Amino acid sequence: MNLRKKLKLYVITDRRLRPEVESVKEALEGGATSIQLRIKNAPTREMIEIGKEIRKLTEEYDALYFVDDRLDVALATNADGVQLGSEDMPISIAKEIAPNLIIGASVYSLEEALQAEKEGADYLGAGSVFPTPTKKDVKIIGIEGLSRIVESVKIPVVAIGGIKHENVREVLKAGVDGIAVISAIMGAENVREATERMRKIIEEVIG
Ligand code: TZP
Ligand code: MG
Repeated sequence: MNLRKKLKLYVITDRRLRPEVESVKEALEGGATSIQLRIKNAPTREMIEIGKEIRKLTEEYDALYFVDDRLDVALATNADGVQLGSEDMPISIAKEIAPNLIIGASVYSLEEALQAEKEGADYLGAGSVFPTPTKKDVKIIGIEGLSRIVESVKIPVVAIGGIKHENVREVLKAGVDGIAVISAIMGAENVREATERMRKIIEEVIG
């Protein structure tokens, strides 16, 4: 499995915009290469039920399946990986508990990026590239901050935050391996079509 290639178009769920399972299916039909289950403040049991459905779908479409924040839910639903932030389980402990999981780290600065790489992260989710209503009060690193991270680490980098069809080309030109998107896809009128269009642009710019 080529992790860099699988991170190309990383689509994240958001129940404020659309129900998870249905929208994930549409995103996979449109060409998403990775899916992340991101649910804040829902019962663990519900997350596991949804995660199991997403596991089945991602397998069908040969896409990777990640869980945001929650190593327990990732393990319970046989996910490919987990995305950990600075307030979640430390990367080193996650690796001890789950040596076979792909560990992604959410980073908001060059310092955090270098630290996460040192701790053994397998890839970085770096942002927020642009301001975004999806995550308020988040640090904005811009294309410049993103480029500095890409140049400074060896592990794959996925850009996140405010990425739309209109600005994705300039983000990709920073040298990232992929882009992570919530609203430009989950908030679109047609999820499958929005995913297809994004995938096409990615293929044009980074292949
Ligand atoms: N982490 C940094 S920005 C962000 C997250 C989860 C939100 C991305 O959402 P959108 O709608 O693609 O800007
Ligand atoms: Mg998180």
